[in-house]
Amino acid sequence: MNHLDQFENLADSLTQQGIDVAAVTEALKVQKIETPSWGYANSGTRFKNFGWPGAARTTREKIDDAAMVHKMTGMAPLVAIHIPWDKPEDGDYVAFRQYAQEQGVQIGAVNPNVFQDNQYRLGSLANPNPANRELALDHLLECCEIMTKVKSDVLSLWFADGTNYAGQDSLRGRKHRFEAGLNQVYEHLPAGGRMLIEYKFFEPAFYSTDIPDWGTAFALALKLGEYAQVLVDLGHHASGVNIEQIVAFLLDEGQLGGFHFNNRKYADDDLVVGSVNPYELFLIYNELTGAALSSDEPAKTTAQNVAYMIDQSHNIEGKLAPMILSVLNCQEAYAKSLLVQREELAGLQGTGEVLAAHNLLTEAYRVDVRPLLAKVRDELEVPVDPIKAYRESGYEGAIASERGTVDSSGGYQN
Ligand code: PSV
Ligand code: MN
Repeated sequence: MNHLDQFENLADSLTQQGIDVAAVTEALKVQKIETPSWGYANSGTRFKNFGWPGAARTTREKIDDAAMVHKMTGMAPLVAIHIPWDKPEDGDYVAFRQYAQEQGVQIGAVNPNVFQDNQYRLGSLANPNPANRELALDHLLECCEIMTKVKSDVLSLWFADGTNYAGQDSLRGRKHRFEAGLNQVYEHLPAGGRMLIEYKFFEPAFYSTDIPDWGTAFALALKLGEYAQVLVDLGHHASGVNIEQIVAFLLDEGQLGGFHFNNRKYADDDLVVGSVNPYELFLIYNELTGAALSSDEPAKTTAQNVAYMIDQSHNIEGKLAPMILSVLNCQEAYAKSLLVQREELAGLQGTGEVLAAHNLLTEAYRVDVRPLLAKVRDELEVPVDPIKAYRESGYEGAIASERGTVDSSGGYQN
């Protein structure tokens, strides 16, 4: 049976269950996920930076690779950039944006880097030395200007700030410094721009992290104002944390701004999203989809404006293929979340039918949505099997011979 016949069978059975298959297909056709420029360059562990044949050496090569991922999937039209790694050699951000456009992609979130200079040994915005705080602030404000030049509406902030020893610094003092710094950045956001605040429970600091959890990011965002929101990175939680509950809470408060998808087993593992726990990914999408389809405000509008990004740097599995797989895993999880029969579920929840409610939710998870995704890809005019198409495209061999294997992680170095 070809994939279209398989789709017709699936569509018939879903229709009989009362699911609007046309609406599901349309929703899937507009799903978008941003990929990270840094995922196309070399990366490594804390112990070794591995050179991968064909890994992008320049920002333009990263854009080319992101454009290839979009060509294969039809759902990754944006590329997140990291400054200064992606600073154009000639400093011309407008030409850089135009280059991306010519390749069929656009610049997404701007990610400042306030963790790689020597001055940041004791932190950036929370650094005890005012001169070092000033350096971080200058860079963050420069990134606000870059947003305008590349037409980005998201400033994505992750800070490595924290302390390693009790007594090393004043915890409240650091909080005050952070608030003051973030306030200044907020004031410089371009019109229509949003500031997303990412949290991470540990690393590189081990005793305290200045923005360790969603509650801290939430409190900071609330104080700053409506253009500051929380960014959830799936790798940044302790084991056992119920991330979908955090998502639900933040949606309900209108404070969920963005997502960094990846998968973790221990900490910030950067594994292909959905590779360790696809059920968790489904449950997260279930919250997002439930809110987007509801009539509850501000959850509905918030869910419809979430900036979806992948934040993964692959070291042993290649570069583009795992990125394509990550995009597809998000597509699959989203598709399943669209099949949840929400009215029926609400009924079962209301009457306290615990197992029936649980079963109804997992029914959607169990559906083999591959024929549905094949149909969506047909309609998007992208390959039905994107990984296979990528392997057969010759792109991987071409970049390997053209670019060779380099040691650097690619892009502008200070
Ligand atoms: C470091 O943990 C990190 O992975 C954060 O998740 C950031 O989003 C990313 O690097 C880019 O700076
Ligand atoms: Mn992240």
